[in-house]
Amino acid sequence: AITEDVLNNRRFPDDFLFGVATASYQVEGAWNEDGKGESIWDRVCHTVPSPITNNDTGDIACDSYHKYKEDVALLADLGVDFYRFSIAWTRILPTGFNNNINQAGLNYYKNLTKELRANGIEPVVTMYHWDLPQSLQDLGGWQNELIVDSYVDYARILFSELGDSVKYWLTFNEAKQVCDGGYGVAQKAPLIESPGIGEYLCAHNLLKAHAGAWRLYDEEFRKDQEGKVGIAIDTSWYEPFSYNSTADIEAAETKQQFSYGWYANPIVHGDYPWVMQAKIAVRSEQEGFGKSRLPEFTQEEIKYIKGTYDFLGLNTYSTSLINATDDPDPSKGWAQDAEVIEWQPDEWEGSSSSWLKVVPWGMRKILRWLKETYNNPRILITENGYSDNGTLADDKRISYYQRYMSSLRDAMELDGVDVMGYCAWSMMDNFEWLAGYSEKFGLYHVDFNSPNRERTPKKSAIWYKRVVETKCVVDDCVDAKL
Ligand code: GBH
Repeated sequence: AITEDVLNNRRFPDDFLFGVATASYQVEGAWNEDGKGESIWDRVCHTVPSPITNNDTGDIACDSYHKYKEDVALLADLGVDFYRFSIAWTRILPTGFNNNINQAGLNYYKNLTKELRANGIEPVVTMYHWDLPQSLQDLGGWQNELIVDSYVDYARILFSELGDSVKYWLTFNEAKQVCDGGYGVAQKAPLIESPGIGEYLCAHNLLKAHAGAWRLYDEEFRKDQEGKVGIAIDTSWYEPFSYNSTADIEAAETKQQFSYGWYANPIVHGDYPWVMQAKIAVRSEQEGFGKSRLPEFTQEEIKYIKGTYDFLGLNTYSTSLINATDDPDPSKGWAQDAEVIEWQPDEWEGSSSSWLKVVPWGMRKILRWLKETYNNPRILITENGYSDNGTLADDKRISYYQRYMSSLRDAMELDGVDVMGYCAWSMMDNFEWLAGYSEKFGLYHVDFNSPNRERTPKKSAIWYKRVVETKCVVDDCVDAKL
């Protein structure tokens, strides 16, 4: 078993891409300016009493809507190859529908991509990072199949208006958080709690929307624009508690199929993982449902969704241990349906986020699993990062990045995983969803007490700049003979 971290001193390949990421609601602010419509995160943050730590909101956030030129100047100084940001659907289509296109919103993203290109930075665009138009949520949001067409209409506008300058698209960020968090366990907007039903309905529609957007690009835009369309799926590495237990090994595989596989299996192989279909069918029957709580795709839909990716995105931060169990699990819905116990030992190195334990060897393992499970796909690490309290002397963040990137380098070199690039979360401290501004992930510090939202490079920004420059995470790098 690989459970040790050895710093890799091999240089990353010349064509390997380094970047940093943000998301619209987490950084832009200007929540009601220039014709923008209300999103589900605006609604959640304006709810009284607030469900957000310290009653924080993203109303102003990092004010990137007004400060994008300054942001791009910082990115240029950092030297990154690409910047991953997301587009707010409500800036482009304030009502959610394509009957009313907001030119001011489009201009913001046109200006941002232009500014990036002028500085030699490749835009990598997330088309949906959780800020659904509230008007669409009023109709059921991701639980109403209507949204499939609305999303594809929105995608068409993005491809035709921005496709000249954007060559990398991500249809979704972390579908699992959208669906389980948003419609299962109420941990993300719109904070709906319908475990066991809502998250599966959401995923079903989201997968069709993803496929619709990829097929639209493939049929109508690819020839002229020559870009690539993928999806960012989040998962941890799930390590069997004991390799002497076949049941634990199987349970860990089951958990991963419920996690990355929930979305990747339909997209790569067609249909939900068999273990999800089987477990949810049996449990639904035991619970007295007439049919499985997991919706079924028709044969036509299976074919329509299968193959709709040019690369796979991976957001990964941590690792959990998995035990097989016969006991009922206290979790609900999707998490309970997997019928495993997931936990993290207290003695594992922590961060400012309860779920984020520092386990660098998990990076190599999840990458090898993706290679083996999905026919050696091209992979982009769309997110990886560490939270603390915001100190400028963030040595622990540097250490996290150094060890995780080293483990990633091992996966490429020793296991032959095809990784095209790495994206650090996040470029700067920002609005961390229900945790508000209490958990900081940035390479740049942002002063949220100052109206100017001054950005200051942390020690980690200076360290990352050198990594990007040298393609190397330690001082004494050697060239790999791949
Ligand atoms: C990403 O989510 C998001 O894409 C990004 O917007 C966010 O800022 C960043 O990471 C940092 O959080 O039930 O307590 O175990 C990370 C996704 C969040 C998924 C925490 C697992 C576990 C919650 N992860 N979640 S818990």
